[in-house]
Amino acid sequence: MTGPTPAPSIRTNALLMTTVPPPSTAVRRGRQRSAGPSERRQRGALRLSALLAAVIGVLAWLGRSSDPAARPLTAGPLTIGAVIALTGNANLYGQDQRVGLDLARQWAAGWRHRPGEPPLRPLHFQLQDGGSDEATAIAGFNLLIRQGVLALIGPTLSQQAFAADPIAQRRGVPVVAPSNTAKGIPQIGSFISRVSAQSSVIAPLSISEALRRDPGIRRVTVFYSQDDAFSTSETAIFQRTLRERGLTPVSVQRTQLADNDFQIPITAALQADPQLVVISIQAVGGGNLVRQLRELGYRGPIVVGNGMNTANIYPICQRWCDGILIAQAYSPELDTPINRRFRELLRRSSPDHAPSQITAQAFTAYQVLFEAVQRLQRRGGLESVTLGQARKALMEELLAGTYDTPLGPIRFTPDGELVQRRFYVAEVRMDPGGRSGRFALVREAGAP
Ligand code: 1QQ
Repeated sequence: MTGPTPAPSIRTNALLMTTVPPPSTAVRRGRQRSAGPSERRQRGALRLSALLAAVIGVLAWLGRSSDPAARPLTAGPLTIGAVIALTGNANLYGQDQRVGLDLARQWAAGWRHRPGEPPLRPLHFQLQDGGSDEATAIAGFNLLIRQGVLALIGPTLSQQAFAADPIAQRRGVPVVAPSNTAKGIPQIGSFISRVSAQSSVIAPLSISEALRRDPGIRRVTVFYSQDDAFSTSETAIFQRTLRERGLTPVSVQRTQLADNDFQIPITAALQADPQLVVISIQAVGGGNLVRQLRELGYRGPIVVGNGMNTANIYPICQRWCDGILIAQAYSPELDTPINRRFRELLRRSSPDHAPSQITAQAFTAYQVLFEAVQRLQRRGGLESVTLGQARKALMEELLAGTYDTPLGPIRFTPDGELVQRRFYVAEVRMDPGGRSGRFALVREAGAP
């Protein structure tokens, strides 16, 4: 889509011109005689080179004008795009994210201008289904970037981010990841940031809680999907944490993202008689694994990772989810004005939806972009610039800010990594019917 830059076309033109010899002296003196065949060829070549130069120039101009980044940022609304999983297995997270983004837009609509301040431009929002695979996330990013969004939120999975984020990076479009926890996401490039705490700061907390409850644990089994970036990244942290506590897993079971039947790895794992099971698998597979572990007779503690950080696991693992331990980057109990506002908006618009980490992170992703856009506008940073320059200025503004969010106060490191202070460990408590439950807070912890 990027058009040819003008420089090569000028060079091509110069090259063509120099290959054509100058007109003969006879012609320059204007002597009357008919042109010979070689002169006619020369004139033809001259006309052809002029035509080619004109065509190349028009193509370069068209190419540049079809890339929205090169166009002046017009007055009027600005657009933020979001690419999240509304279809496929990861839509269990996407449903939570959609609610969080809706709430953030309601919150932003209530934003009050400072007295005497010129009206700020409205912020439009465009939501695109990123599916649960790489190709759909890439298509969503490409579509919204072509349409000229100022910044992007998404995609839902780390596995998708490693494929789609480099596209935004190449096009200079700021990305705020609402739920990517794998190692190395912000390091994809200077335009990539995240509001989702990385596994390394959060995953060790749930292991510590399990070992605090039973310091005698010696035999640990680990499960993870070997074809998913989140799972492989998180299990590396879980396993490192276990080693640091003097525990080498007695068995490591590698599964596939698409697996829902875990009889074979569970049977193998139970032979080692584990006293703790640690799971890094996404919501659908993880919910099925927990249920099958219990059905096949495992009674010990279970630590699960971020893949199961949604209430949408309850219908999958039902009463068997009761008691599982999970570290979280959000607590509904945080008593701050912004979290109270978040909860109040949620109660009003989705009374059946429990306030959850993934919803709060999606809210936060929109909030930080909204606040950075407002600050940038106030400083005149969106005047007389191209869309490309506005995107770059927004990225700098985003990284420079501090934000009071439902997750608590946050900021970014210069390379876009999240800095967050408080984390939590929760235990799933299922209702007697086993159809619904909640994440009950058991421990609060500062950032390591
Ligand atoms: C990631 C995740 C997902 C499993 C949760 C949305 O943490 O892909 O990084």
